[in-house]
Amino acid sequence: MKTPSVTVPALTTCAYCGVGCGVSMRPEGDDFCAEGDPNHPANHGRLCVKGSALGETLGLAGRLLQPEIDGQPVSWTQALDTLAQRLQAVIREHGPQAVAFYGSGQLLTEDYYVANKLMKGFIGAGNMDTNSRLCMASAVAAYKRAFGADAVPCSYQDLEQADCVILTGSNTAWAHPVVYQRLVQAKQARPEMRIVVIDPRQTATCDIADLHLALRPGSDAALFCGALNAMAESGNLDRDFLHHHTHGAEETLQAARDWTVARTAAFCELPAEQLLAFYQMIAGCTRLVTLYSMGINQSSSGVDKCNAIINLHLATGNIGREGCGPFSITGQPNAMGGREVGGLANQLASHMSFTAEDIGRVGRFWKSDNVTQSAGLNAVDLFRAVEDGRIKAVWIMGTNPLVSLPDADRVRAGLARCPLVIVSDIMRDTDTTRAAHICLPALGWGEKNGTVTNSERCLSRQRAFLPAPGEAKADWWILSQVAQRLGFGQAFAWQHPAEIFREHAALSGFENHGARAFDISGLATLSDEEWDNLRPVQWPVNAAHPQGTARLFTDNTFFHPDGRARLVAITPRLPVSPTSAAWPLIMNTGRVRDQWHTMTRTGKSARLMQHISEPFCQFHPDDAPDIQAGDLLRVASSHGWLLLRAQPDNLQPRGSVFVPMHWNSRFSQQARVDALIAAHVDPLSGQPESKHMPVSLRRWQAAWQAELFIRGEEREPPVTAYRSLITQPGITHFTLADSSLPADWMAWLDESYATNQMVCQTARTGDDGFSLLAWADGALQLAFYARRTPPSPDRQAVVAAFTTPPHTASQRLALLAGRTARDTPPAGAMICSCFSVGEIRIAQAVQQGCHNVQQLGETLKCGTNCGSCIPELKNIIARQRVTQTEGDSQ
Ligand SMILES: Nc1nc2c(c(=O)[nH]1)N[C@H]1C(S)=C(S)[C@@H](COP(=O)(O)OP(=O)(O)OC[C@H]3O[C@@H](n4cnc5c(=O)[nH]c(N)nc54)[C@H](O)[C@@H]3O)O[C@H]1N2
Ligand SMILES: Nc1nc2c(c(=O)[nH]1)N[C@H]1C(S)=C(S)[C@@H](COP(=O)(O)OP(=O)(O)OC[C@H]3O[C@@H](n4cnc5c(=O)[nH]c(N)nc54)[C@H](O)[C@@H]3O)O[C@H]1N2
Ligand code: SF4
Ligand SMILES: [Mo]
Repeated sequence: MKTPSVTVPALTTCAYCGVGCGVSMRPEGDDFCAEGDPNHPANHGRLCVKGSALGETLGLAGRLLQPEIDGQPVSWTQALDTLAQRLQAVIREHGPQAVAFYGSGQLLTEDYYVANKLMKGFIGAGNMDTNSRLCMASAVAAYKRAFGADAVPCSYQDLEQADCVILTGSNTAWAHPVVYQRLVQAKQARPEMRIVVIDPRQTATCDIADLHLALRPGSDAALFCGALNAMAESGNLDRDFLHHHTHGAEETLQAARDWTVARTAAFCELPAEQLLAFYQMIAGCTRLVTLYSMGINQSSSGVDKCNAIINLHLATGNIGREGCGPFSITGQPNAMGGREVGGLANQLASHMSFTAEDIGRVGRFWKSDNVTQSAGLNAVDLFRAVEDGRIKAVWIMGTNPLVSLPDADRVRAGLARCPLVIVSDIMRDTDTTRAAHICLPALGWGEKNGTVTNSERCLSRQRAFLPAPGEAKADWWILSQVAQRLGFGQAFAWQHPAEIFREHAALSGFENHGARAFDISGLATLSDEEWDNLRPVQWPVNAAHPQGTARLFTDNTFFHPDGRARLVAITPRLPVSPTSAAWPLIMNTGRVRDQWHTMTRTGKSARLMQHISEPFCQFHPDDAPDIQAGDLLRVASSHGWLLLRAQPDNLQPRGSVFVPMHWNSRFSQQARVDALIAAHVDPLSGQPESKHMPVSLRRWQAAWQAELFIRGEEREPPVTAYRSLITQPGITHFTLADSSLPADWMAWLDESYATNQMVCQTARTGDDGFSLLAWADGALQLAFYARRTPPSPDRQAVVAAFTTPPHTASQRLALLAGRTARDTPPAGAMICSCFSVGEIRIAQAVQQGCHNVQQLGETLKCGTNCGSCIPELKNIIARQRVTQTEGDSQ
């Protein structure tokens, strides 16, 4: 338990997605409860499930709380001295290009600024890149091509004011839930608003779609070229805008001319009528927003796809006005802040690049004559350089590349050869800390203090409301200490993050004169107190816009030297790797509603784990007719293989399967999806094609499957071929499977958990079924259920028995069978995480007469808080109806 350092609610910004919701953390006993900040412009008081569960992820279990060298705890002085000496030795012997930093959109702006300044300004190499390379790099490159600056033109309000909203490559309902809820409400208020979802999969986001275009994976550029051509042919271009404010229209329209309805329909594998309906919606609206995300960016032609979208907006004049704009939504809480400081290796700092002028300017500002003269390596190339020995020291901060980078096993092998791997993290045991020589304990969310910028350019404060645990320190402090030891003391002498913020703000205005979009010089003189109390504000914030700016380009002036935007002629390309006889299916990857990335934080919450508790592969039953729900599945590509839970689903498009990106090797043995993905990148942005890998599926024949519950957290698993960890309070819960039966279950369990010393109750059933309860002093120590097929003990009942042991013999027998004595049915998958309402209860309520979401809400409360589960509630209602109709007709 934590000792709160404050007694009043602390206002801060959510730790997770790029919506950037304001959160109020209210102390509640020893804990904190998260509530939406009603005054924050991003969420006006709303939160999604992950945001509301923030208080459940603050515990210190598993935290890295002391610096370590080669696995041994050391003092900060020892760690920093050793780190600096070893970095210095590498630089002396091999030059600054042999050193690299790999950062993250989850660092605060102040941390990020310091890392970038140290590498690009003082060590003097360009090799500072970030996980935003896997995320936003294509969107950044396209904005720069089109506008001459990496500037997101619009605000969330524009989404609400649009006549037509296109959501492409975005599962907004799950990945940006509060923006999705804002859209749901806007559509309720103005039912004439049209929403189009473009995604090969039918996702929860389709719930509000007037039109869902389930296009062929990777074919979006053709779809948008087709739309541009259709607008030209139907006289729906804004010729005046094109003439006065853009370049490149003629070539672009010429290139799009081939994309007739027939050709586009064939290429995108969509019915022509759907295309016509899509084009009509665009032609019929005067305010269009296209919101796009990873289904667009994570592609070997991601930049072209983004520009195809921007072309359509420029050509129809849907930019710079209320309710308009090409809106690339950011993923991480501070992805935008990273772009501001220059965290990508092809940016220098503060929206400046590597021209002689910019290098000189940054050098003058930083008072350094050692500013790097050229861009560094992007993430994929950076880890290749680690592998082939060009990079001899790498410092990874706030990201888990051994899970999230493509070709992740190769990255792991490369790191194993690197002479110096430094990792700053908040958790002790991650796939990446396991590869580190030096581990540095960072302050986490709630402990660290600084600023973040969300998708709509809104700067907000993340405030500390907890004391620093153990020896953990702020990332900016760690970096500054190393900089001082490398001899750059004066330039890194800050005592407080507000000092760093002021410097960053001053650099943004330095010799700017309106040439650079990012300008927050209006905040460069904030006092520490003003910085601490900073209210959310959208950049630019300068003399011309002292209160910030909701919308860019309202005067139709762009950042290219001639003030005009560029249309870019596009030749659509399909993904690099086609399917083949050996790899006949496309693997698409992405997010689930209740987990965050590699699960180091959301994995701590039992509640969040109940929605989806195992890594899975969703596929259309026609693609693997012999594989049933509950089977285990071997998914293989040319790069590796995974063992996942099979999830046949009629809604999954034929020919393509979906696997979540989240499970790391602590939570599941063989489920790191990026081990399967080839590192094909976009030639302009370097962003990998993470959503398109040819794979094969095969049923994995398990001799037995089991569920194991052991008292105590972080208990070791037994050795098995398949293993997944499900978070439970005070208990370690595994699902297990193996290809051969142990000779003796009792001996097998005893080997790992000394069950022979406990009082054991066992039961055997046919079908090789075996279950065991182990007791000590009347308290349940271990429960085990094995079968040839997946056993389905009532998990809630079993977990409850660890705190409230059953009294009677019949209750204990029921528990041994995996049931409660009252025989209430298990809850099933947790659909509503806010009120803990499971699938089975919801299905029962539907059978008992709840016919819509509202009635379900009145009866069970589900769906009445954050609303993230509403698409799933509708799905359950629809499925129950089908079942009932089938039943009636028999
Ligand atoms: N719950 C949750 N929310 C998150 C995160 C999280 O980890 N968990 N992470 C955050 C981060 S960093 C990011 S970047 C965002 C990502 O947010 P999203 O981009 O919305 O999330 P993804 O699930 O990665 O992918 C979105 C959709 O792209 C679709 N897609 C795949 N291929 C194509 C294609 O060729 N064309 C089109 N049009 N669509 C395609 C996929 O089917 C998927 O539904 O989410 C943020 N929010
Ligand atoms: N196949 C596939 N791969 C993908 C994606 C996909 O859709 N499909 N999406 C990509 C995208 S968009 C993204 S953004 C990446 C995300 O991938 P990662 O960035 O690798 O994922 P995280 O789990 O967020 O890693 C953050 C790490 O930082 C630690 N941490 C948390 N807070 C702090 C802090 O304050 N300081 C420090 N020093 N450490 C901290 C966490 O414990 C964790 O280890 O994955 C990418 N990889
Ligand atoms: S929508 Fe994003 S920022 Fe808002 S509460 Fe949810 S995870 Fe946090
Ligand atoms: Mo991301």
